[in-house]
Amino acid sequence: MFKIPKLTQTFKFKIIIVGDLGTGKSNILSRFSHNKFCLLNQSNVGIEFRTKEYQIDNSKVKFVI
Ligand SMILES: Nc1nc2c(ncn2[C@@H]2O[C@H](COP(=O)(O)OP(=O)(O)OP(=O)(O)O)[C@@H](O)[C@H]2O)c(=O)[nH]1
Ligand SMILES: [Mg+2]
Repeated sequence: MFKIPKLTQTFKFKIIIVGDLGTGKSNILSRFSHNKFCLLNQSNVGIEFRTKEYQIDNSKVKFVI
């Protein structure tokens, strides 16, 4: 007997963080993606984004933030 492989599903989430200058948006992102916090205040002009993937049972969960 051979096993039929289980279907893998991919869930994709796109999250947008908006807020005033210097309110911690970049740090929320780096804490989530690398578990890092930066004390320096380096302002971003424009858009910054990161992706993170998790494997949960047979499903892939992908975040684009
Ligand atoms: N104490 C403390 N400081 C924080 C926290 N989050 C961010 N900061 C500080 O606030 C400053 C600005 O944080 P950023 O994450 O760069 O803020 P931002 O919203 O990305 O700023 P812009 O890119 O200029 O829009 C930095 O000096 C951080 O270290 C927090 O939860 N606690
Ligand atoms: Mg920023």
